[in-house]
Amino acid sequence: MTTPDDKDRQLDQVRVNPNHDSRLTTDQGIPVDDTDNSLKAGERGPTLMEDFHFREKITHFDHERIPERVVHARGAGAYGYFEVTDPLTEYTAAEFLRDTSLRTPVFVRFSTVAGSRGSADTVRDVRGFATKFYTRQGNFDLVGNNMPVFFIQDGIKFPDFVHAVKPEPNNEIPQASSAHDTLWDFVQLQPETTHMMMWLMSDRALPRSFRMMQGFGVHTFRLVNEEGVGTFVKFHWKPKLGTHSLVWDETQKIAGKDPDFNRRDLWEAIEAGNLPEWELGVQLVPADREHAFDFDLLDATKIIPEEEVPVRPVGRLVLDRNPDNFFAETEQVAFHLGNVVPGIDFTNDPLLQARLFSYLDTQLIRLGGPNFTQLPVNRAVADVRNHQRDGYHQSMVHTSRAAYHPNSLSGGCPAVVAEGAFTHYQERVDGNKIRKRSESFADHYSQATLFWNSMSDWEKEHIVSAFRFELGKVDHRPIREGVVANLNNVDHDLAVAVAEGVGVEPPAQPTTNHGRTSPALSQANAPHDSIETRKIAILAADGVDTGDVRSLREALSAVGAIPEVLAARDGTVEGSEGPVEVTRALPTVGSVLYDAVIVPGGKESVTALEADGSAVQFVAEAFKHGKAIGAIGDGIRLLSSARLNGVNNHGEALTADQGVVMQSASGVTGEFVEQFVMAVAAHRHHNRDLAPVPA
Ligand code: HDD
Repeated sequence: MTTPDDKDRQLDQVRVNPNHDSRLTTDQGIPVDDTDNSLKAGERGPTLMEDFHFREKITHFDHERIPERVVHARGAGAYGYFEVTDPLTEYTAAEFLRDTSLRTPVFVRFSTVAGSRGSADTVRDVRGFATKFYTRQGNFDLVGNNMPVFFIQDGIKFPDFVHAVKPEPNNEIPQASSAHDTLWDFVQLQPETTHMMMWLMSDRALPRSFRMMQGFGVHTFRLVNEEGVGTFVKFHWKPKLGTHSLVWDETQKIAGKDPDFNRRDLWEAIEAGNLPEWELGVQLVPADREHAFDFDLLDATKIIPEEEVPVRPVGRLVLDRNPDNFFAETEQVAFHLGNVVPGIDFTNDPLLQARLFSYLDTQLIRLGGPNFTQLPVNRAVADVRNHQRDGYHQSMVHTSRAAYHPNSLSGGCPAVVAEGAFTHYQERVDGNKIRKRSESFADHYSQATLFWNSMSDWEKEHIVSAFRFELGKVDHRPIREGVVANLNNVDHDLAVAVAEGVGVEPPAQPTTNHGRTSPALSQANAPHDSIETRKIAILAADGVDTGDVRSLREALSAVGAIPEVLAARDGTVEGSEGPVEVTRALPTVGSVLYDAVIVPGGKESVTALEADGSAVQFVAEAFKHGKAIGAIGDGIRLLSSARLNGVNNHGEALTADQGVVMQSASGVTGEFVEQFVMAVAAHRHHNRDLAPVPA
């Protein structure tokens, strides 16, 4: 159990457990002796109006649902804390970014964007990464995504974009998918989407886990120090476990096997004490360098390449507590970009400015009135004292007589004081009223090209396949052509490769590629050094080598992985030296729910697995998805049955650098474990010949 923080203590005042030592009552506190039979006129007669318990129960039930979020409806959240490790005292007045002795409580909600509340987790989509910092100076919300850019430059286009990506209006198809005509129609006509579409078609849209994805504040914000000096800032979250993705075929299967895959992963990791952790980084740009870049800092479709402005690590975010109640906390949490504390301010980014309006507005409809800030998850731990009164669901009893300012009846309180107050950054602005996009926002392609150039070969292949999949679902041919023509402005080879897959004429005119790269953008360059919390399947049947299973369990647990023994049935299998406990039955899982698989030795066990199609498929599918595969002694036979008999289709031997680790001698050796751990840490092996592997 973690030490309670200010937010936890505050929540404790409203936590109730009706299951604990209590009797059933109505909402009025009247004890109830029967909640299974309504009050009737005679045993077989009609229900009576006067049955207040019945009416109350049904009425409450009828009103249990609230509107889901118009975007980011599906999500999962957790509490935790933030600590600053490298104080930003020089740049900001925000105490939680200056004082290393503070542990600021947070609530973080991760989400997908397009799908409904009940949609699957592993769809191709952006992931939301929204953090509410309950600071002593008030709540600060950093409402970001797992991609550093956005689809549009001006928030007035947000309804257009969302209408295009959401299911189509006539039949509400497809759910949680961008692979349909309306989205791509919008994309081809709105070239500012190009950079973000490159991210969306990349593996970033398929995170292995919320715990293994980056987060970005996206916009350029401003830090303001105690002297009122402003510095531009971009916020970055870097996951401690590295940034890792699933592969497309796998995501589609997970969506059926376990639609809650990412949500469950977060929940289980926290329950098991494997606390998810991110480093907060900042890119700082002095005010006088505002125009020093070949893009506009106010344009949310642009990154500041890390090679131009390095990301400075400044703090640490840890999630350590699951919510007690999904609806009360994760569903009712209300983020708002406008929640800033002294020392953090906005810029004139037109997307950011629109968001300042939208978030507050949306909570009014979603949470039913202006008092949603009093909901337990939303309440600040800082004192809240003002003249806001009344409204639906007012749950405070304000006892003061004067609810206005200025007043003398309450001694002028609450008083406005300069010290510690939020003062807006004093920026000089002037201009004519004008509906126009700045010329400095006009380049929609250079950074899309930069992203493409920075990808490894396998990342490029995945991007091409994603475009082919998505456009292949678009019925209206001219839309496919429009997208391909637009991609030609990013890279000619990309446009040709996509065109070939979707049956449209490749663009004739090659365009120039500037040739620049930003290595930090590639997931291939992310650290691959840990197998902590990776789920590893050990396939077993009667006769399995008990020593192998024991050694594997011990060795893998020792490096923080989660080994699970899978067999045809739950319970135990009879190993060579007695019973081996089964973690899960094969029919209830599937290789897609694991990061790697090992087949231990044991002649009889392997023969049984060879005869079990689901075990053979398990190995073949893990291979197809690039996962580490290990086999010891007889276990190697199962790899042959799965047609991975040590030789790929080009007649070359599969080697450990392709993530297939085999040891013909029986018994688990230190060398085997070391090689297997390295193969798992590499996350996926994209240097395999996958074409002949059945889907
Ligand atoms: Fe937004 C929710 C992130 C642009 C309007 N947005 C929402 C959430 C995240 C983001 C993570 C879910 C918060 C939660 O978990 O409750 N949104 C972004 C990012 C954007 C962005 C990173 C671009 C940089 N959003 C954006 C624009 C608008 C909105 C331009 C409107 C003009 N967003 C909303 C909203 C939502 C929302 C309608 C839906 C539910 C909610 O706010 O609370 O107000």
